Amino acid sequence: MRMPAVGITCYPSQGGSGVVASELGLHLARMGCEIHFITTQLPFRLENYHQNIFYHPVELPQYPVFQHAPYTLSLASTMHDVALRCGLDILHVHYAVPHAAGAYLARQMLGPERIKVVTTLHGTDITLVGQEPSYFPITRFLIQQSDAVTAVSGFLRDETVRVFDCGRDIQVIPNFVDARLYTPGRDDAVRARFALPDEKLLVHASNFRKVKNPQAVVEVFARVAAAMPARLLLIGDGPEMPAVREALAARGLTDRVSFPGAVTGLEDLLPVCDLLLLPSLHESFGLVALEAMACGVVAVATSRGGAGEFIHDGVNGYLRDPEDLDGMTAAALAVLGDDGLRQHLAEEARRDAAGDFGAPCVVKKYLELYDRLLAPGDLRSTFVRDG
Ligand code: GMT
Repeated sequence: MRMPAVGITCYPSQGGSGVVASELGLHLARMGCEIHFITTQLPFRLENYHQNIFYHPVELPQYPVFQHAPYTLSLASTMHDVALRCGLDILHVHYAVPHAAGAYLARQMLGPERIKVVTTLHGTDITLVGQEPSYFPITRFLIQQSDAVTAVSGFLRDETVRVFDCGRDIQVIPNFVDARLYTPGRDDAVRARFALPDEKLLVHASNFRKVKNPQAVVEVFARVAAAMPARLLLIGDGPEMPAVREALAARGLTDRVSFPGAVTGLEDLLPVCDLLLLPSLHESFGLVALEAMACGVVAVATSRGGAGEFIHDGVNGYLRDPEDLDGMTAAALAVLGDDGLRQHLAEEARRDAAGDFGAPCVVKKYLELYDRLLAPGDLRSTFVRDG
């Protein structure tokens, strides 16, 4: 199999879609693909030198006439330029809005059959943003026009079909975790920064938007802390953080909580925790829960969305409705109050995360998809196309 040259575009900050895109690029590069990141900043996992990885910044020149710099046009131009200079076979965009538009324009500029466009749907590009009236028709059009579309869960695929009725095949390729990086193994010195030995350490990591339901984290933590010595680690930052801090202060809990901010190196922090809370209003996948599981940390996660595709309730973690505060608290107390149970669930969680959702298993599916797309004479048979 000739290894393809792939242009990858994503939001380079710390969201899950950027993590998946960066990790995918790193793994594909190790397998011999030439990977070209076409993004506004270097994605955070890629600061070190890696063989087969190249970075092409998307510049956003300001001009007094523009109210906002037209990101999609700069992206399309850069994609077009990189595709020509570096001989790209594929443009693989993560998060449809507006990355699929950039890739569509670049492909049009390059001419027919010159390059293939793969769009990976991640979450709110479908469940929230893409459904805004001003984005809906173009999101639907771009899903139809991509040469291949993947979704990170069956839930997200079904939502896309239900909402956009776009008459095409969407392949589910789940998110994955690098189980060599995310491993169990408590570093007592790291843990000591956040909790005393006899305290339980709960963790929540997100970009603190409303959809992450961080007030439920506060409420469940308050109930757990009333029942046993406990601390909370809140990793990340976002628009809801001020309200979270207020709610913690109102309950007199501020000094039981650490706020390291939007730090990198989650793989060092997760293993020192006892339980992850992810009570999102919905979650197309919930990558951080998978990362926690790989570290042997039990997750109590939302039952709305795709987390149920890798968390099996009571077997390797817990699924609860995001409004079921009693249910989340009871699950947390059960795990934290019984070390044998926690250990058992943690082992199941690690095994399941590192198996079907480990990088080797999932990255291969992307490579097979590229291979199908690039197979001569087989370009149109793989996917159901909408006329
Ligand atoms: O869709 C978003 O809101 C942002 C996106 C991100 O970049 O973090 O999150 C989505 O993609 C992740 C990676 O595939 C998934 O793990 C998250 O579940 C998903 N977020 C939501 O569905 C709310």
